[in-house]
Amino acid sequence: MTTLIKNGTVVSATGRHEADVLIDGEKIAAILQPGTSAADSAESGAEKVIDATGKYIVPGGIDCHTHMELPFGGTFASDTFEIGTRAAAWGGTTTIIDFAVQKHEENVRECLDSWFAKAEGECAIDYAFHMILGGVDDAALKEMDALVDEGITSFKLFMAYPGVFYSDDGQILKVMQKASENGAMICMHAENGIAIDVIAEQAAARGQTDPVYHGITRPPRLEGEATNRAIQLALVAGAPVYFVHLSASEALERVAEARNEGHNVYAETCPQYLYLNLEDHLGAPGFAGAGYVCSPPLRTKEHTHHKDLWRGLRTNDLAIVSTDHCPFCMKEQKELGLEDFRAIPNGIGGVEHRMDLIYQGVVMGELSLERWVETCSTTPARMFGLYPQKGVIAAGSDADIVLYDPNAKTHISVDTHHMSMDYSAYEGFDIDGHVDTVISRGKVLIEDGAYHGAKGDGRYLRRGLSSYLI
Ligand code: DUC
Ligand code: ZN
Ligand code: ZN
Repeated sequence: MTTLIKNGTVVSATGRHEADVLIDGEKIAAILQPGTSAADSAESGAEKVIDATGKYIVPGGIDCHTHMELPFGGTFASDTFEIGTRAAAWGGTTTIIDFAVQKHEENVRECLDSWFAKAEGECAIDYAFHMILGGVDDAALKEMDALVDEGITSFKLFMAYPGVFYSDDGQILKVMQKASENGAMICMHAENGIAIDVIAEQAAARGQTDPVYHGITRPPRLEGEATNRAIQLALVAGAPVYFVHLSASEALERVAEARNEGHNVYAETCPQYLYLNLEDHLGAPGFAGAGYVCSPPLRTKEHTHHKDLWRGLRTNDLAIVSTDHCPFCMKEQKELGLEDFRAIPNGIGGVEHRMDLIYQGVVMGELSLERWVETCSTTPARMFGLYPQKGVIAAGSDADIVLYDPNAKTHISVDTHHMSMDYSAYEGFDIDGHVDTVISRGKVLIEDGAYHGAKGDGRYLRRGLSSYLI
């Protein structure tokens, strides 16, 4: 099947230009200058022609932080791989990197196999895995080398959640030492979970059990402290470190300092930390704030007022926007914590809205169009060993392409989203742009407001090492 996309503006991480894009099968065959004989003959030979007049042609989004079906807090994240990846496609994301989970005393290989089993034949878009190591022991450390060889080239560690996913400093150092040998990237959840648990227990003992206390008991300073500690451990081990879901200015400062000193320190943030806050959302009346319980927590208005995270995205101290997509329904899931915020499953779903929400940053003048593409597609591909197969519109790359219409609107609501959630964290948001057409490895998934894909369209991606390793 050959498809020609014509009359649009191709946007890359480095610029924009009018060009026609020829797709042959699953790959981009050529980028053609409009009006040339090559473009004319491509059009006459193409089996399908898509008119992209007035639209941006961008590489498909890559969400490098999702948790489909994550077992957490006595329940499971509500999106299956089937539903979550279809929702991602609706929102212009054509690749996810999900987190396979190993908990304390579980066997890494068996855990990874169970993740493969959950995803295989289910996904709408291509998918890869990071591995969460929640029980670092000699067997887990040994298994890391084999996983890197098999394309699982990044490992997430938690400085939070004692007794669940938590690693102590010694365990972290050992994993980092292993990564410095085998080239893996270490993804870090940086919050001081030991201190947080003390503060949360004290709050609960005082009867402070509403959802807002989830945020109040996880101060930004404890994200900053953990970020600094992880950087120092990474420097001792000689390993790169990538901070997931960075939310606090104190953490961003530590990342910026380390980067200014020339170290291999990277970070992502997520839309919830750019758009939502502790008072209005986590502190919403009644139990509504439970829908905004995630970790790290939403920060206060005073904290978000300075827009440090948007600045970090411009300066590249924040290299990527992912979602930390971890949806739970209010009913029967978030409700587990009706009596005590500590029992509310942590997570917000947003895989469907990332491209739109960050495009709104372009509209607001916070990011350039090119930086939107870079933070949402190109850098995730480079950071996690998928480039240039993914993350770029170039001859030979996978034909993962989004036509984005800057003149159409998107209204976000639980009534129209495709995620398995009974509320939307972004209810009522109006975006000045719209995901118009989505193509995944040459197949049109979204066109004319309809879904044309099928379960199992998505394939597993073996990843290489990060392009950011020096
Ligand atoms: N944070 C969340 O909010 N959910 C899943 C795991 C995490 O670290
Ligand atoms: Zn995390
Ligand atoms: Zn996460």
